[in-house]
Amino acid sequence: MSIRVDSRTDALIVVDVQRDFCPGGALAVPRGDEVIPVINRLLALTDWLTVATRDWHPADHCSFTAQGGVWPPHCVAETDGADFHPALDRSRIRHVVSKAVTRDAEAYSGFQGTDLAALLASHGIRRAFVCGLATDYCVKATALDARRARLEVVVIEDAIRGVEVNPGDCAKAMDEMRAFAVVLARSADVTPRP
Ligand code: VGL
Ligand code: ZN
Repeated sequence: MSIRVDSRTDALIVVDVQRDFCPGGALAVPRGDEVIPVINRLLALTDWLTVATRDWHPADHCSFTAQGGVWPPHCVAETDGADFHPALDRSRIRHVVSKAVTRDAEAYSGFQGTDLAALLASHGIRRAFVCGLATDYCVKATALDARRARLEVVVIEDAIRGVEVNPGDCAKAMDEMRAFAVVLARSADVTPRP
């Protein structure tokens, strides 16, 4: 199955490829860094709208264990851990969307509390290709919100990795996305429009 990218109506959303979500980081996703070369190829595929989301928390964010949340502190705004991974090709990223930026709001989805939907609409985007970290949290939430925003959604299976807090979480996330008519594709099957 080959999917042809039309740069006028397709956008690439790169979810949370930040140091803290990669091996060595504060909330490392197992093998999270393996998505980076795949994503770099997608970024360079054609001249399309490319957006990178980032988790961008205050130091006392409600999702952190000290505040009663479930996560260790991670992606604190302006810290090294919140930086995009250095291997990610930033030069190809046209827009950066920060999320979960206030203490009391959690946001797994790049659409939640951001202007991402308006950004895509203003560019006439009809289909979003979603990749990044983590499959069972922010990738899933972003893909489902993109569907709710009436976009077609393609998730690139070999350009995502999950946290898998409980065994089966990633498989469940894939099932949920499929149930919302998210298309799952491999990066090798995504080609530029001739
Ligand atoms: C994420 C856990 C906490 C993610 C963000 O980007 O998937 N996961 N914050
Ligand atoms: Zn977070």
